[in-house]
Amino acid sequence: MPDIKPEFWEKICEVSRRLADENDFLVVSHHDADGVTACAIMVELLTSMGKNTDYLILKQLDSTTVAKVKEKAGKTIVFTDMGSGQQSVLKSNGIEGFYIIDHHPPEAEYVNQINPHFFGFDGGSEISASGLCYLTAKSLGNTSMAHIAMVGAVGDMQDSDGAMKSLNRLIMEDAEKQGLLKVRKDLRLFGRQSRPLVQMLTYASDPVLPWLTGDEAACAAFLEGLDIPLRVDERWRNYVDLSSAERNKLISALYMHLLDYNIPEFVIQGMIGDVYTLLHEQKRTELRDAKEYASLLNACGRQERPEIGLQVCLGDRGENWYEARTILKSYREALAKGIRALKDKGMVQQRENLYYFDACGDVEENIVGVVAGMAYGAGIIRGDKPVLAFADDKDNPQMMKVSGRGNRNLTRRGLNLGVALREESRKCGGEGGGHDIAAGARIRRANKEDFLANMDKRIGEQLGKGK
Ligand SMILES: [Mn+2]
Repeated sequence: MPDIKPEFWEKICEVSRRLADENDFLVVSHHDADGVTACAIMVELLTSMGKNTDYLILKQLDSTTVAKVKEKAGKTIVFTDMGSGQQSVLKSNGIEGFYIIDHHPPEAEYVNQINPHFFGFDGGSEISASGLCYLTAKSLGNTSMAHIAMVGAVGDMQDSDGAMKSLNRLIMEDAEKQGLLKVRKDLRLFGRQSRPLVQMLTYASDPVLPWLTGDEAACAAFLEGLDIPLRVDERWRNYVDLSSAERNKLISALYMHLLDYNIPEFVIQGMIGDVYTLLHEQKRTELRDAKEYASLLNACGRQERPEIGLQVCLGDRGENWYEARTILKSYREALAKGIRALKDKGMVQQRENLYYFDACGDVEENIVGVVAGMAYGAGIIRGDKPVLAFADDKDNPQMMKVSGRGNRNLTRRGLNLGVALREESRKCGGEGGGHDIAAGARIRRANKEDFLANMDKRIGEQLGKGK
């Protein structure tokens, strides 16, 4: 049974008591799904307490963007999903009296900071920023956003082992008890709520389905071979429309199919795991499934419209929900265009231990990593080595953006793109970091060749070659 340590709970209560005494707030958060849900939970909490509350959502908090925060001087600033690693930036810019609710590795202790690292919890897998904001709200008697906290946790891939654990699990149970969320073991392929079956299989990337991913006709034939009707009357059927007998038939057929292609059993088992249904959302929409909800928020963030996603989290099912779907649609179109460019122009090259491509101007830097991940999934890039994708830095022609993507088979063998990109980009005049399976960096354009050679060597070492 998961447990929150009393000293951690005491810290949360202590900080939230001080928060409750303030009146005029600015919540500053990160533009991804976890940051946007964290921001929504705080805005909902503070507004419901009758506080004057404004918000600001940033791509990152650094010496440049801190100026936007300073413009709002006079308000009590609450940083969520950021701040712990930027305390010195904040202080050197004269920002004072702020609060931090963050799960990233902290620079230092700080009286008004809630961070799980000081209490022995891992901010990568045990709790996200949205979860911390939820606990803050709970300590003040507000548990209404527990399901939104789960969307943030899923967005940060905190359930990558197939289920939530530790503090995330406590929050999940709070959401279930209130009837906000239903958790069950099921097929975890993306799009189970909102995409037609054929589309769900065609775009499957975790795991890749050999001879199915990327091939719409093959996917349709596979489903027809199982006697699963693709549509009823004029309407395409989504996974959630299937009867439980049909679901079982599909799952075991996929299982057998992957076994036939010698996919390791742990990869196949990763296809099944907890899925999170938001019970108050409309069936067959992105908002009904936590993973799809998170991807909708990420799409808004990447298209520089995070506030649209925030309003959806706060309950708007009118104008902002319509706008969010429009953004998601154009986002998907941009991805499809990127994939086509990659395929048609034969841009992918390789080294001994990695694949790479330079998107130049064809793919924008904010989606190049996602395009790399999809190309990987669609078999345009094989899964036997990780891939690095380069794109122009929009703001600085001297710099390039690099996105790295791997798969679980490779991380099991030792691949850690976060570590490799952090350390190798530093040697090439840049900075970077992230997860073992997905990470990013910026490097100096002039150092690209050196960087590639170093990454090739480093990944070889991680995968246990050339030691
Ligand atoms: Mn986060």
